[in-house]
Formats: sequence, C-alpha cells, structure tokens
Amino acid sequence: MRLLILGLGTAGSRIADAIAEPTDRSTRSTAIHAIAVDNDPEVLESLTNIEREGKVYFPKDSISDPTLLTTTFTIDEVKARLRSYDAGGHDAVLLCAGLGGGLIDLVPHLVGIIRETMYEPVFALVTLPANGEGQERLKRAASNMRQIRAILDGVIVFDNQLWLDKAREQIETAIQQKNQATTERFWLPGTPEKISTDPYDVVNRQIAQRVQLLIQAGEVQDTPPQMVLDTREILNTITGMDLITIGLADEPLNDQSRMGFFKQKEESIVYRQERAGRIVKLAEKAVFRDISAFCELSSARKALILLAGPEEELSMKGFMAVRKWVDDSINGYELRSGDSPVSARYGTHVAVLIVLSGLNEIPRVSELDQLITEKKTDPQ
Ligand SMILES: Nc1nc2c(ncn2[C@@H]2O[C@H](COP(=O)(O)OP(=O)(O)OP(=O)(O)O)[C@@H](O)[C@H]2O)c(=O)[nH]1
Ligand SMILES: [Mg+2]
Repeated sequence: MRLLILGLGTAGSRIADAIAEPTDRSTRSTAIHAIAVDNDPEVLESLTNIEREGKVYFPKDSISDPTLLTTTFTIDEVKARLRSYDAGGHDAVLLCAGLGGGLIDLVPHLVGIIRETMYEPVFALVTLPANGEGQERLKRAASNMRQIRAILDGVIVFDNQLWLDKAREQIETAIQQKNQATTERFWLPGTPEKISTDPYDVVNRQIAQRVQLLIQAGEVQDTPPQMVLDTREILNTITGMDLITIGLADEPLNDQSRMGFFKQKEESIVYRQERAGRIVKLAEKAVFRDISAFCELSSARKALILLAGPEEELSMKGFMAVRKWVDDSINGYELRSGDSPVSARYGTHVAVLIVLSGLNEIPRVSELDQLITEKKTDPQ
C-alpha cells in the first residue's frame, strides 16, 4: 500500500517517524512518505526516518489565530510538501496525532486542503491521553475526538493509558535481562546494547508494527500467500467505518519448529493440533490483550484477520477456527482475511493481526466523552 503519512505535534511526528522506519519486509509496492509538523524544533531534529524536507516547524501560537501571517506561511509550506510527496499517487492518507495535544487542532484545516486535490480516503491514528495527564487534557481529547471523527474516513484509536503500562513493564524486563534474546523478543528500539528507556518509544514501536504489517500485507511477496489480501480489501475494511482498533499478538518460534522442512516429514497429529492451537491463542491475545484500545468484538461491524510467519507455521485449521469465532462474534457480516508468509523478522515469529472497525463503542472513548457531556449539562 502506498501511504502518505502526516505526523502532527510531538506524538504524531514520533509515531510517523516510527512507521516510516524501513523494515526488512518492505518491497517496492510499499511506499511510505512521511511529513512531520511540530512546534518543537528538537523533536523535529530527533526524527531519524523522515527526511529534512519532510519536517515542518509550526509555531504554536499560530494555531489560535489562523489569520496570522506565520500560519498562512507554514500552512502553505505543508501544502507544498503534500503536493510534492503526492506526485506519484497514494492509496490513502494517514494523519497521526496525540488527541490531547495542540497541533491536532490543525486537522480540520488540513483535511480540507487534502480533499481539495486528493480523492483517496483520509484516516487518523490518534492516541488517547493517560488518566494521569489531568482533566484538562482528557477533556480536550474528548472534544477533539468529536470534532475529527465527523470529518475523517476512519479513526484508529490507540490508548496510551493501556500501552504505557505495558511499555514500562517491558522496559523493566528488558533492563533486567540485558541480552540480545530479550531485545529481539520485545523488539525494543535501538541496538541490543542500548535499550530505550522512554516508554513512548516502546508504545510508538507497537503502533508502527501494526500499521507496517497491515500496509505490507497487500504487497507482492516472495512466498505467495494462500489467501491474498489486497490494498483495496484492507481499505474496504476501514473506510467510512468510524472508530477502528488493531490487535497484534506474536510468539517467537523455537529452533525446532523453525526447521519446518524436516518437521513436515514427521508431522504428527499432536504437532498439527499444537500449531492450530497457537493461532487461536494468539488471536485471542490480539483481541483481548494486545489491542490498540479495549473494545468488544460484538461492537464491531467489520473485521480483518491477518496471519504472518513462516508458511508451514500458519495452520489452516487454526485460521479457520479464528475466522469462525470472529465471524460469529462481530455485529456484521464483513470479515476479510489473508496470510503473509514471510522470512526476515517474521521468520522467527508467528503473528496474528486483527482489525476491528465500525465500532459503536470503545469504552475509554465513551468515558472521555462523558467528561464533556457532564460539563455541558452542568448549569455552572
Ligand atoms: N504514543 C505516544 N503518545 C505521546 C507521545 N508524546 C506525547 N504523547 C501523547 O500525546 C498527547 C499530546 O501531546 P503532544 O503530541 O506533545 O502535543 P502537541 O500536538 O505536540 O502539542 P503541544 O501541547 O503544544 O506540545 C499527550 O497528551 C500524550 O498523551 C509519543 O511519543 N507517543
Ligand atoms: Mg508537543
């Protein structure tokens, strides 16, 4: 999939940068172009995967007064960047931002600009602030969510409250067992010697893995999938589908199961059952635990299942069981699925990715929304 990413603010820029990081798996049919817009020059400077021309400094005060000369000036710059990056065409645009932040205020304006010249769907990937960030931020996030939901083709929700806790746990474990195996297992950013201790880095990496896996699914691969999932199908799952969540669970393979060639010869019923069980277990983990924001399967109208890993480990039996489970559980009839048999990183892991869209409720979003509903009904 060819994706044009626009990172807004600190969170958005850092997330865009993480998604733009080249992976071993990407081929020519995947193209990511990323632009970052922030009011903090240091943040822009620290981005390593977005080229210099893609970094735009936007003075903070300008947002409150769109008539200021600087606003026009910078917006024109963003506009020019968008045009130059889109010369080759994209399948979709993804705006990334922290919901409680300041630069998300640019979204309505930018969506207008994008829709002037592009017909492709425009999505947002947003982070919900953690409870500890205070009422004001939570309320801001709620009203921003209301505003952007109405004008976008879909909003992918990532709950910082949920993921920062997980990240801190992972960092602690990684520091305790400072060896390469651990670093690989958790896919922490940085080299094995240098473990990142910024929980946001870990969260951003989690976000990036989900997006990267999804956009690479539709591309031409060395090993052809048994069930192909193309870009159009991925977009059909999420376009016009309001709130979206993405779950991803993976498991490292031990050396024995990596020797698939020998294994096939002596494949036993027990082993076949184990592989099927692993797929089911990972799917449950992706939905119930490692989901971008907690939600009920039954509140989704559409879903997409993607299996990734070495071909021989992608159990068809497990896949069919997961398909049936998700199909029976969602509140709709549109379920798409595919597999992505690969080498490289996923050669050492089996992963199950599940996208849920058309969600009529994400409890944490409703909780935040309640904060501003209460405020409005309060006569004070
Ligand atoms: N996942 C993730 N969330 C972040 C990150 N940095 C900040 N956040 C979250 O995003 C929200 C918005 O913060 P910023 O992105 O700094 O906001 P901004 O748009 O830059 O605007 P300012 O308030 O002017 O800095 C915060 O409330 C945090 O919850 C990050 O690197 N990753
Ligand atoms: Mg900031």
